[in-house]
Amino acid sequence: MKKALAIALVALVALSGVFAGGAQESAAPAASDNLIVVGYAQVGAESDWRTANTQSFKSTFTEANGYRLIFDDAQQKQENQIKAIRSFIQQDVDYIVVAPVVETGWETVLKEAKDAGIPVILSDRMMDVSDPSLYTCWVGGNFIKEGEDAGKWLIDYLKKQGRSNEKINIVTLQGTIGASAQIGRTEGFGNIVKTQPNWNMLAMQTGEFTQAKGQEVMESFLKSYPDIDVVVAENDNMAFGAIDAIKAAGKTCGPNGDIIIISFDAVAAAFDSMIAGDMNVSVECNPLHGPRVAEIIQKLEKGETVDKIQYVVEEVFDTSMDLPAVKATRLY
Ligand code: GYE
Repeated sequence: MKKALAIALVALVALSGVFAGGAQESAAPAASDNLIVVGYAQVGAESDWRTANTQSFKSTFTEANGYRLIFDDAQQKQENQIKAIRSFIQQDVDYIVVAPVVETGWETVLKEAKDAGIPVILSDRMMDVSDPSLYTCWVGGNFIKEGEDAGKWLIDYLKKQGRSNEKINIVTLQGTIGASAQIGRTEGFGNIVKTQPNWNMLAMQTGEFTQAKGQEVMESFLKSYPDIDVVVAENDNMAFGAIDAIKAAGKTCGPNGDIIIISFDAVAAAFDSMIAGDMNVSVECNPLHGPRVAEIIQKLEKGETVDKIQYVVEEVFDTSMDLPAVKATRLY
């Protein structure tokens, strides 16, 4: 613990529910300790990726590892995240970690954290702020590269199928509009679409990164467009929903089906879907940011500098691989 008297901290933590609408979880503080207090403003629980990310933080920032974690689930609402950050400032935490729902609209609350002298670490998605000194650093996936990798995979796949000169009709299930993962994946895949004159993007619509919304949007795509060749789902859970919609409409998908399914994240259930022959490919996005953020905090504690932007290296997994063997080596 940093500045405040233990007793004041106890009082403030007890009040935290008032500041953040009661959504925060925190272990009851001991009377005095040397724990580093970290407030994590999480997006929500919209996907398997997010669940793995939450688990990664909860299993890393434990008392045994020297931390007290105050965890806030914003239910995919930016206003809830802003409230959570304000409550972290009130509680005088040592570090604030944010996985921002969307990129814009953060300047005021980040300024409040800066004025309070609390470092803000961004994890997963980015913020678009005019003054980069408002946050310490960011760690996450390279979303534009992920989108480009998906497009390059499709070029190769169609070549192997002898379909390079065919007209290819594509629909995209986008993530939460304005989220880095949506912006980057849409842009990256779009960069490759521009190079392929015979690819036709029929429609793009958000499925909010959830399975239910992915299914709903896919149902309407199938009604509007009878000849879809490819679905790009900007995360695995929307792809699972799309696959359900395709099957319910009496169509088939995957390597032996009518519709090619391209997805992102590569969570365990995506491996199962590829093994079952439903999904063609999932571009990895690694959610295990807990230890990465802990390493950053440890460096800052020692007064060391940290890289401002830290990309995680990621791979592409498709049905040409020995997927059961690969799945057995993975942690999420
Ligand atoms: O792809 C999706 C989650 O921001 C990278 O958010 C993350 C995305 C991930 O809901 O499944």
